[in-house]
Formats: sequence, C-alpha cells, structure tokens
Amino acid sequence: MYRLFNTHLIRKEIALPDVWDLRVPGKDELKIPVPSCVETIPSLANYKGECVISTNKRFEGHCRLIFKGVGFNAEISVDGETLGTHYGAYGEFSFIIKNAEDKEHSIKVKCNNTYSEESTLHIPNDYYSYLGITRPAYIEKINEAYIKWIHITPYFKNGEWKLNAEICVENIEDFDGEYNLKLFITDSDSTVENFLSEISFPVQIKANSETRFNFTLNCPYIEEYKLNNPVMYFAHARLCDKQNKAFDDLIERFGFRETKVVGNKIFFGGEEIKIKGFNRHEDLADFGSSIPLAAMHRDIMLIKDSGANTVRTCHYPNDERFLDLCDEYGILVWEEGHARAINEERMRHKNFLPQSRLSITEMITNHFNHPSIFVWGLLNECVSFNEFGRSCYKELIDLIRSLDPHRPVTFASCHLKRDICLDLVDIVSYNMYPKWYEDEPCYDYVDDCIKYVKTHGGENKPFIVSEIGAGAIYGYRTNTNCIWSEEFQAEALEEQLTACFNHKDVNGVLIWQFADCRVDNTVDWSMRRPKTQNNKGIFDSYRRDKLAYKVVKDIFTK
Ligand code: ADA
Repeated sequence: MYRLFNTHLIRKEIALPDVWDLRVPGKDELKIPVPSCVETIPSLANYKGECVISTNKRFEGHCRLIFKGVGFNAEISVDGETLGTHYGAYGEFSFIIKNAEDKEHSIKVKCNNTYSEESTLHIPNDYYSYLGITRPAYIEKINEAYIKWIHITPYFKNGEWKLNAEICVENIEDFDGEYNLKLFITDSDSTVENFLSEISFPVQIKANSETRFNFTLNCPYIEEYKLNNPVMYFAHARLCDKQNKAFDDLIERFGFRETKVVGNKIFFGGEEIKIKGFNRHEDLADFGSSIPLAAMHRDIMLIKDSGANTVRTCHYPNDERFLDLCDEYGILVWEEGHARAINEERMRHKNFLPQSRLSITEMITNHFNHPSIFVWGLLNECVSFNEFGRSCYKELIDLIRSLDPHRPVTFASCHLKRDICLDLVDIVSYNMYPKWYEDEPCYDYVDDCIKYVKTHGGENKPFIVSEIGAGAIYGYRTNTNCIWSEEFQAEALEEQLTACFNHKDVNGVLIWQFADCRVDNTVDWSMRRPKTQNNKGIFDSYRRDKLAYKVVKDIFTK
C-alpha cells in the first residue's frame, strides 16, 4: 500500500522490486533500495550529480508508472525509450504506457541533484536537496479509461452535510468512450456495500482526453471530523462499461469538516483553533528525506506528546503517508508549495513561475482530500516587498484559489515593516527570531510586527507566528547559558512562546523547528551552521530531545 488505506479494489497495482541497480559515473555498480536517498550509501553521502537507478519488471497492456517523488531532476525511460522528464523532488508524477508487450521491461530513472541555472526552487539552501527515488514508485494496470482523481469538498448548508465531488476521468484510447460513472460514500475502504450515499450517471469522454464531472450528494447521518475524534469516510468512484460492469476504481479518504477564516479567527470543524505546533523538514539522520513509515509515525507520536496540534510542511509538499498519519491523528497541517528564500533574480528567471505552478498544482491535485490540511502556503520568505514580487505572489495565490477555493491561503514573510502582499492572503504569517538573530525583547518584537500588519493589508485577519526559535547543539550543556547550548535554546523558547501566547492578536505559533536537519554544504550555509545542520530542532536529527522539549511541552499543554 502506498497510502495508509486501500486506494483500489478493482484496479490492480503492480509492486516494483524493493532493491534496484544504481549506476554513478566513475563508480562500480551498486544496489539501492527504493524508496531511499542515494546519500544513505556511505561512499555517496556528499554526492552531487547524476545517477541512473534501474530495474526490470514484467507487465503488459495499458499501465501507469507512478513516482511519488524523485530528487530532483528525473528522466524516465522504459525499454530504452524516454517517457518524459520531471522537475522537483516533492511532487507526484506518472507516465502512461500503452499496449506494453507481455514481457520483462527495463525501467530506468536518470536523476540529478546538481543545482543548475535552470533550477529555481532547488537551490543551495538551509535544508538538503537529496538525490534518488525518495518516495514510493509502482505500476497500476489500467484499461482504455481510468479515474485520474477525485476531489471531495464537504460543506454544511441549511443544517445538513453535503458534499461536492469532482471526478476527472481520462480516456487514453484513440476512440470516444461511453461509460457509467458511480460514486459511493462509505465508512470502509474495503467494500461499497452499506454505502451512505450513492450516485450514478452515464458519461462520454472523447478520445485521448480527460473530462471532469461535478455533482453534489446529500450526506445525512455522518459523524463530523474533529481533531479529537478524526472520523473519516471513503469516496469510491467506479467506472463501468455499458453492461454496468466496473472495470476501474479509485478510493479517496476525507472528513466532514470545513476550514474557514472569519474576521481574525480561524475555524476548523466549527471550532476556533489556536495553532501550537512545529515546522518540520522531511529529514532524518542517516535516511535523509526518505523517511521510513515507522519513523514518520514516531514523529507523529512526539508531536502529539508535546501537546502540539499543528505541523507546517516547510518548505515543500510532503510524503502523503505523513499526511495520512496527520489525518488519522487529528493533527492540523499547513502544507506549502516548494520555495524558500528565492531572491528577485531567481524569481525573474523564466523557469520560476512554471516550476512554482507545477509544485502547487501537484500539491493541491494530489492532496486535496486530506481533512487535516487547513491552509495552503507558498513562497516562504521570497520577494514580497516590491511590485515585481507581488505580481508573482498574486499569480500563484490566484492559482491556489482556482484549484481549491475552500481553504485559506497564507505565506510566511520575514520582511518586517516592508511586506506589501499581506492583503493578498487570508491569514498573515511572520517568521521571526527575537533573542536569536535579533537581540530584542520578544513581546515588543511581536507587537511591533503586528502594528505594521494591521495598517498594511493585514487588518482584521488572523496572525500566525510561523517560525520562532533558537539553535542548540544536542548534548552541549553549560552553566554559562551561552549560545548553542541546550540551556540557551530552552530559555529563548520559553520567552518567545510566552510572548506570542500573551499577545491577544496572535492566533498561534509554529516553532522552528521540530528536529535538526542537514543543510547544503556547497555554499556559505555551512559556514553559518555548526555540524552543517540547522540546529534549531527541539529534537536532534535522531529525535533525541533537547532541554527545550520539556519547556515547549509545558507551555503547549498548559
Ligand atoms: C528562515 C527560514 C527557515 C530557516 C530559518 C533559520 O526563517 O524560513 O527555513 O532557514 O529561517 O533557521 O534561520
């Protein structure tokens, strides 16, 4: 299973081998598990460049070859023929293979993590751009047409729950198709019997094209999704032939809740929420960004145990299994399109908008149904202080709203007293580091920022401190309270969090950061980051807790 529930009862999935061949120029042939980061191989721990990861698999007929994430330039070929390329480590992509012969086929993934002029989002940065097939890859067996995606939007109207379903079906044949499309809402991913709601209607799809179908269903007798009781339901879409025999299906999981901003308050499932949480990079000691499920689950346990209720997937869309866990545990998610501190020159590059649009579109198309996602984020600390930057923010925010008009939008700014894009979003968010980069009293710093926000487009909007924190090297304990010590970090966080929670206009805080992460060692980041890590985690990269953990837990559980 590539998700934490069945996504098909009819469409067959074909697993690919667990270990593939790896070729790196100038090295002997190696093996590599899939998924994993190439950097987990000790001799390649610092490798930047190209590699080819390949395997063989028997399949036949029409198939979809799916990659949940490849870092970060990928070229895919089957039996020596290139199917296509993909940019960006954090997005799902797939290719259709038509009429494959019944034999063993060779699958090759050429990937590269070199920063080039053409790459505007993956740049030397304060996190690491890992190489390889870092998220699951597999094959789906399809027929002449298949259900590409389902988007479910539950809403409460006139005292009743209803949902809007949009279903996208693609016909991959050279002839037009006529089918019956069915949708069952159930409380199980294993059967469509005992459905709560059902709809069925004939559809026509032109040759080699996709069509979207929209409809509304009444859903009486459902249980709402609550953070402390995260009940979820399943939408089973089925495509049937003219004899009404189902030949394809797709199952999505969702919850009945709305996420809304009303004035300066954020509501989730009808209740006002106060954000208490963490920024989390997908990075784990020894494993890089390809985090095993058990380790993702441990992160969730630690987040829960700290009393936090929210995770921000800085600064890119996450592995869906982590989002599935957040759904199951009732942890709110701020999911973010890929970007961190892109300067104006890069934002002016011809690839910036196309690469950003792709990251955002993949994120929303694939993660639309996660009930825990309460806000979409974008462009962390980019150029939101001049007209050119504003035009980029505006275009991408409009894109988010066109893909999902039902969730609020935010971005994390660091431009104290000079941001000009605050009017564009539903929630204003600021990253700030008083007591770390700025030697100023925390409360005054927060207050000063809010005063500017209120007169520059952020009036009567919720305000989140999207990053705050301080660095500490795990195990460095002193009685002088000096910088980089666990004592200093614990004290800084206590003052920072207390200041934020004491301010009446703050709707929540996200600590920078959950756990230490590797930073790029090719540029000056390494100069500013002891151990070539961003050490502001309240856990180290092995998830060993620092002194600050107890302080945070005390404040979060108060
Ligand atoms: C920024 C940024 C983070 C991280 C942090 C820091 O605000 O958004 O990615 O770099 O600062 O540690 O300085």
